[in-house]
Amino acid sequence: MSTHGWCRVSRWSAPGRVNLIGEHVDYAQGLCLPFALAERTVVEAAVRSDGRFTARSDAEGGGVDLALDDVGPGSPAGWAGYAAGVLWALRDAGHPVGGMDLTVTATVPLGAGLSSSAALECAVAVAADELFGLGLPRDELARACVRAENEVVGAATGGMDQAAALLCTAGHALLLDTRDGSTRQVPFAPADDGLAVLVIDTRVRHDLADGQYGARRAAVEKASAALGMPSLRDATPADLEGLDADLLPRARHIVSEIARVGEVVALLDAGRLRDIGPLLDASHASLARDYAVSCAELDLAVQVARDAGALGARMTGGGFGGSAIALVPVERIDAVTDAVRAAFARAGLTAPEVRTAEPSAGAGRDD
Ligand code: GAF
Repeated sequence: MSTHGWCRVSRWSAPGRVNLIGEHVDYAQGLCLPFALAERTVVEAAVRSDGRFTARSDAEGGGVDLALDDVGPGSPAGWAGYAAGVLWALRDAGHPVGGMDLTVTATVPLGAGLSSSAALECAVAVAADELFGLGLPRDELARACVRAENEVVGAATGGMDQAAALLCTAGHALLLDTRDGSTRQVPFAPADDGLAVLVIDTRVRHDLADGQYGARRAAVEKASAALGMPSLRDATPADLEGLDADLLPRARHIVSEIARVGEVVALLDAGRLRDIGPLLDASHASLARDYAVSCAELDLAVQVARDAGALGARMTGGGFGGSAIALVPVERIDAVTDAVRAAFARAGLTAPEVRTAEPSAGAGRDD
């Protein structure tokens, strides 16, 4: 904690995430298996008594200063909407939230598909929860963060990223059932098996509010409606046979991906992390072919990582850019990293960022 003039300023932070498997199913009542990264978004926050919200960030650039009463759908625009939107959602749910000064002092890499937006939302949520003495359960904070993103920013995302940022614990992946919101901590410590998860940021940036994400979500909802089901969670491959040709592959991805999450969790529960590689590969193939959310750079990263010794690899997050993950024996980390960098250089692409992912803790107070 530090003091700036009369104000007491404290720090809170929330992590980015990768999703091990269960992609694009969080808006279809499916199962996801994210884990939190060591990379965190840090906010310094202090209460204001005049009902205004100010925010600035060196990484994002620019800042805002507006009355909380003026926060709402589309306002403020840009990155500050994720932060202000959380206060708006908490107030809208009846919680006594007032003005705040916010400084974002470090961020999860932006636009890398590692959930920098949810990290910002969730850091603000835990700050507001403590500063205004709300004492809310984490799942309720997660709901406020999702509303900020859906209603203030206007991105029709599901709730996986916010659940990951708020509920993940170190050394675990979070099994999230988005049908009832239930969660289970699944022990996940790749280093214990001589493995590492590499995160390969392709440096291709994509905005989840640009229409493609919403189009996939709309297709899934259309497919459930056509089948007369509340969601595709309980659909079988046979159920899908009557769907139109444009909806069939989208629905097939959802149904097959949910099944793969169950298989991965069973293998992890049985202590067989080394055996999940083919399921990661199948997830990527499904996302690329059936769901059409990959891109050439992600496909290249995944293929080269496998060829250089990864046990399995897939895109992670919303896709159309962002990051891929690869499950790699520790003795192959350098070989895989070098091979991916060399392949990107040969193809004339921007050099990717490659880092190892450490299953880390969720959001909290830093000092
Ligand atoms: C993005 C969204 F924000 C998540 O809700 C999820 O749908 C993910 O893409 C794909 O699994 O990160």
